[in-house]
Amino acid sequence: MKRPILIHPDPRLKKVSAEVADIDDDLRALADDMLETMYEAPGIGLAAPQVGLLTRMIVMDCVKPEDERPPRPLVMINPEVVSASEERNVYEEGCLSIPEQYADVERPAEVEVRWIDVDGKEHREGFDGLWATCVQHEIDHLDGKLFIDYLKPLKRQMITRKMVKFKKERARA
Ligand code: GNR
Ligand code: NI
Repeated sequence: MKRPILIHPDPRLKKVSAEVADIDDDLRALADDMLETMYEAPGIGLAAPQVGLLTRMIVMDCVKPEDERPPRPLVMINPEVVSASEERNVYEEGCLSIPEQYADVERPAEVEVRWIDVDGKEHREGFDGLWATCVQHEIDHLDGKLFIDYLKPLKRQMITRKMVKFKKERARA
């Protein structure tokens, strides 16, 4: 089932999400819903707070549909960056909670991430390129942080005002 995505500004997008204590069928159903919502958007990642649940789970798949590779849906529970490279990378980021706004963000080029999957199995894997950017963007959501928080205050304000207007217009339609 597809779920509606919260649009910035929304107080729920600024909260720190709670650790998952036990993995049950509700959580697995949420993971499926989040993947469906992400693919449908379309997006390359989605964090639980974006669908209104303040719980530490993210989904992602940075294999683009036009790539000649099979999709790789990843579900991460309680994800943590355990190490990050000194090397930085600049990527033009967007966010499904901030539609049609894009800006360059600098982040570590490579990160090692630890997480639990839906079967409770622990994983540890290094990511680079778009995957590294995406996983950091998603983990930020779990800490109530958006990519616009890395921008200069004026730019951030400009985007926030546009979003307030967008939400008002959407509510009237
Ligand atoms: O779909 C998305 N694309 C994207 C592009 C560059 C950097 C990060 C992202 S994540 C975003 C989906 C989203 O909002 N996830 O939280
Ligand atoms: Ni996002």
